[in-house]
Amino acid sequence: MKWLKEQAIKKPEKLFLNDLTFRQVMVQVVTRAAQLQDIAEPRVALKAENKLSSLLSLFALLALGKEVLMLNQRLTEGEIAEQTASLGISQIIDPDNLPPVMPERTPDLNWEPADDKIAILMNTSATTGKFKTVPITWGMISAQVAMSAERIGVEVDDNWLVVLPIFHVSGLSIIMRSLYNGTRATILPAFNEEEILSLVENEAVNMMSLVPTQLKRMIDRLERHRLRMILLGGEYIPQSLITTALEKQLPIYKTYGMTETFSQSVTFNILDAPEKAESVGRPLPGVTLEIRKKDADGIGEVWLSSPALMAGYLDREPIGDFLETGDIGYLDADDYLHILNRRTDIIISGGENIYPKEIEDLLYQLPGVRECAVVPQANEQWGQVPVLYVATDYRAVELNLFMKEHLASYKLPKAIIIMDSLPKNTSGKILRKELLS
Ligand code: S0N
Ligand code: MG
Ligand code: MG
Ligand code: MG
Repeated sequence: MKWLKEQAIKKPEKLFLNDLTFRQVMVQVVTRAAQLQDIAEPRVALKAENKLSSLLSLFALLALGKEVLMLNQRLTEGEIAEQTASLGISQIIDPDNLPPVMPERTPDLNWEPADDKIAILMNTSATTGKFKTVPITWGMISAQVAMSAERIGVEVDDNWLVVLPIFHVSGLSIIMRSLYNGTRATILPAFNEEEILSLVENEAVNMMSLVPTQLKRMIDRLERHRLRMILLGGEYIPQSLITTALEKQLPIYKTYGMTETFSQSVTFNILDAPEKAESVGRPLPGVTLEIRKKDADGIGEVWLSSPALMAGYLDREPIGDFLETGDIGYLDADDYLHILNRRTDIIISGGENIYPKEIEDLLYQLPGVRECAVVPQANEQWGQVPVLYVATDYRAVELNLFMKEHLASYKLPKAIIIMDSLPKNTSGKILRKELLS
């Protein structure tokens, strides 16, 4: 958090978050820290919405040295309870409902956290159905910000639009880059194309991070702008979208990154290398990619090492220097990474990961569900959506009601197909491949 203090001293009047200057943010963070100082637990959860009160509260909690779990506001109460319980968290901070200030005491703030100190906790579901927690340290954050700045540069009047959720690294990393670089971020509470297009046309913002689902909704209307970068990633990027972007000369920077590396690890501007448009880019300085278990064509598992890579999942063995991404691909002669098939154990819908196993495990709690499988289906709007195949006597509406009660709505299968039995191999394993359409 020393960065906030430093910027507030160096550039007090410079705008940082929306219309708040660095000095104003600092003052409000100190006030909020005074309101939060009586929390004894070292680890808390924050209702993380894309608005100032969430960010000011986050900074206050970080200044108090807390480990902060960023809660996805799209989750159901049950899903949230499961996450907090497993991390031993008893306090959920509502940024719009902080306790009153205790005027007689000033909080003891930690402005100089060690690199290995955990700042943020983010849950990424594991393919086994149970989630794993990524402990994001200050060292990871500073490493990512520095690598990012080397690839995309920093300009004094940068204003980076935040329309990706701050409970994902895609959104939160923008806040941290702006904090460290002393630049501005504009936060919108919800994804609204009209509002974004008007900010772009009025030249209010010059950078934005998007998932393809969002860009698809706007690209035809993106005409007048002074954008110097659209950072695009988080899900498979259809080639048709890139073709349109090239025709319109949009400065799309493709990015490949993950929570485990606090966002982008591989990035390039398609206008700089249109011939590489089908790749996801080249590693940021300091990042090393290895293709393991290569076949004759050099295609294999993508492993990644980075100064911003986590040491390991929370309460699990350290992972060592390399992360197994789960993706399959190859590196070309110029060190550009090409991803071939994405994993099938995860469905990515509009940039949100959906785990088939989580939905299947839930359905198997119903006595009348004999067999089920959730598989990805290509979808124009969301990239991929989950589809449920199930052998059961329940009706689809009944299953849907049950799932709705337990799962965030973005995870709900977009179609339910009831069958007498699912295709299986001789040893009784469900043949998912036969269900893919
Ligand atoms: C695409 C988004 C914005 C859609 O949300 P929208 O339109 O605001 O929907 P709502 O009004 O909330 O809901 C309306 C209905 O639509 C359903 N719905 C919402 N989202 C989805 C979805 N993703 N899939 C399926 N259905 C969805 C709602 O359930 C609702 O339905 P009903 O009415 O039935 O209740 C939104 O989904 C969104 O914000 N997506 C992006 C999430 C994201 O940030 N993903 C990236 C995560 N990855 C990373 O963080 C690592 C990569 C990375 O760092 C990165 C990624 C991108 C760019 C840059 C970087 C970087 O490296 O810095
Ligand atoms: Mg909406
Ligand atoms: Mg729900
Ligand atoms: Mg929702």
